[in-house]
Amino acid sequence: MHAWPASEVPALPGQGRDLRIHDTATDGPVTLDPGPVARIYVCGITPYDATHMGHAATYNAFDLVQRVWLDTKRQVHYVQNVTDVDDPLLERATRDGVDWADLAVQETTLFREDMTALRMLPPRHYIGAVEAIPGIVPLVERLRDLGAAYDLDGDIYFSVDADPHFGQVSNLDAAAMRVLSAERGGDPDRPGKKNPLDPMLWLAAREGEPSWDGGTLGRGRPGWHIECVAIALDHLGMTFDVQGGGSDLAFPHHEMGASHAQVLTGEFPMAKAYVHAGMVGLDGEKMSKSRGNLVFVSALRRDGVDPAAIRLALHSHHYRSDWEWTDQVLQDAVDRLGRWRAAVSRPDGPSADALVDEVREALANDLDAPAALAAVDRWAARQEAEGGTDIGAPGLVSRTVDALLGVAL
Ligand code: 5CA
Ligand code: ZN
Repeated sequence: MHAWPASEVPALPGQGRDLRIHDTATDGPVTLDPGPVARIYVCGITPYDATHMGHAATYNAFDLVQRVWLDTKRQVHYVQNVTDVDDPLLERATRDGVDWADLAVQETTLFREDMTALRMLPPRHYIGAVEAIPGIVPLVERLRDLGAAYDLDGDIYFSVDADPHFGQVSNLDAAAMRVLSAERGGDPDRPGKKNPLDPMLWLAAREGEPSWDGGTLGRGRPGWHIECVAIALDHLGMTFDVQGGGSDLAFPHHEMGASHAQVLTGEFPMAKAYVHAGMVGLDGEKMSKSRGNLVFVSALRRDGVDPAAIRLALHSHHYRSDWEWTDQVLQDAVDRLGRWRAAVSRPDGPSADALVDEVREALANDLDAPAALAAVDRWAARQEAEGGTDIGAPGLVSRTVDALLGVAL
């Protein structure tokens, strides 16, 4: 699949900082030292509905990861998937009487437009589950050959007990895993499984559902976790820097994915850091397509909201916190954007050299975007109160906000 166009990232003077980020697996900070090419995999959308503020907040966090790395003069190898065949997509298409493939194309197109408008950096490889099937089949066959997969009435399951490191991403106990597995696409109560937590690798073809040739696996379609593993291993290899997504992906998705990859390769770990963004809610509930309590990026854009204001609204909460989307959050962002634009449109101001360092330091410290906003607020307030004589300052502030926060002033 093609991704979306990249907005240019200005180079800043001075030295970028290495990223220190919270890793779910060790439940603590890790300082990443990626080498000249940083490698990141971020789980993409299941395209059965438009991009809501929760999705946008999660992609915003991983956009910041890349901006911090780019500021250290590294290249970034960013991979993202599109889950363009899975139960929720097929169910929605059936409910609405539309073709599942058309629905996926339509919503993926809208997602690209939203990401472009928000100036999110595009992945280098943007890969759909369907196009990944030829790479998925041999991985499932290999897991079976290794004794880590088994057949149940034609469906093929992964044996979580095959991975000695299973459980080391989410660090949950078996009871908690079982509850989450049932809530998030698993089938812990299906009779005949070796371990109730075992996830599906390959679903045998079902009446009325799409299916593909699976070689020795028979006709069917891939399970969810192996999709991301196949794409990540193909384009990034093992032990890449960051595996990213919202906190609802820590278990089972990232736990299972890590186990698949670790058993397949015999290497550990799959990623140096498992990074999870908090959940954005509306009216006291997690914003989700299945609940239908959604604020869409595209709807706000249609209403004439400046995407730069949406971006500032996303930055106003720390990525790891769970927070609520409200009209006030957006209004505060619109006001802030107005103050910043007024400030950088003046011919001069107080020096911004310290500001560049403050924004860098804030983001390198577990992506503390609210602290970065506060630093820019202080510069703008000082300019308004005292003015300044540095004719380079407004331009430098503008480039800093563009390069590190993805906001064009
Ligand atoms: N296709 C899979 C990943 S392979 C998937 O989870 N798709 S999704 O469309 O449901 O979600 C896309 C991303 O948005 C995931 O990282 C998910 O964790 C995140 N996300 C979903 N809802 C929210 C929310 N309310 N707040 C924050 N992030 C969310
Ligand atoms: Zn994924």
